[in-house]
Amino acid sequence: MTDAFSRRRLLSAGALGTGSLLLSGCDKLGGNPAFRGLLEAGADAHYAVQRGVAGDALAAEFKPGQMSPVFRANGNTNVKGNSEWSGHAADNFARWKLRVDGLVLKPLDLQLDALRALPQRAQITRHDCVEGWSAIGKWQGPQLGGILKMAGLLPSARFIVFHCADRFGTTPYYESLDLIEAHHPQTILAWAMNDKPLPVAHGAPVRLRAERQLGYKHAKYVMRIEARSTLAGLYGGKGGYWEDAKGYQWWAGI
Ligand SMILES: Nc1nc2c(c(=O)[nH]1)N[C@H]1C(S)=C(S)[C@@H](COP(=O)(O)O)O[C@H]1N2
Ligand SMILES: [Mo]
Repeated sequence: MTDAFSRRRLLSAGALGTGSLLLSGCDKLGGNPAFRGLLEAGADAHYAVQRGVAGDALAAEFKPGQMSPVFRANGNTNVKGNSEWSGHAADNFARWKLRVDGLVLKPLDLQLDALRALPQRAQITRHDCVEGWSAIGKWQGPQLGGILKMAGLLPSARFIVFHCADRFGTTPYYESLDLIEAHHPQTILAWAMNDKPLPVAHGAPVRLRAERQLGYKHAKYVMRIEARSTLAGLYGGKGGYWEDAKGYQWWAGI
């Protein structure tokens, strides 16, 4: 899987004509202490190479006419056994709040109305699941970077973790991004899908869209966002539910 995705990433980078930009991009990043810190934090050659190649490119965006007539729902398509989430769902999420905490100056509790009042980004993108299906859909919400700015990341923050309401058995779903991916312009907290409030099957009330990443990184049912210095000590320590459970790559760049 790793090799196939690495090749795909390199091929698509070349196909986009960004090949010549790659070296200069890498050089610039390599000279940046924050980037070197990320590599050390990742301590992983696959991540180091992929992160360098990813640079700041945008994922492809599509036209409304290209949207898939049916967008499959995958993984958990509802939340069971979480009375907090179910209470909010029964109330149409009117009193639900997204918690932003961890290594931040100012922890936040943001209601849906507050997320809708922030500057919005809408994007029509292709979702690629490792199980072998893709779908094109439209997502809207505030950029994660703006929310992190409101909270004020502390200097020791290196990773952004998304804690979800759902579980597989007794294990909660969670995911994480590095700070570059968290601040990427197409990384948003989507409360709308295809111009409607996000349906339960797709992660209501809010899900992550990190458009340069494979499907499993796009955490649904996000309840809490936590800034951390390390992924060690959190559940299985690999930064995500599938990373812990099945050894999926933490770096899931497409
Ligand atoms: N909380 C949560 N997020 C999740 C999952 C999940 O089971 N629970 N499945 C992941 C996987 S593997 C995919 S492909 C996408 C599916 O998103 P969709 O249901 O909107 O198609 O959500 C991802 N995020
Ligand atoms: Mo997936």
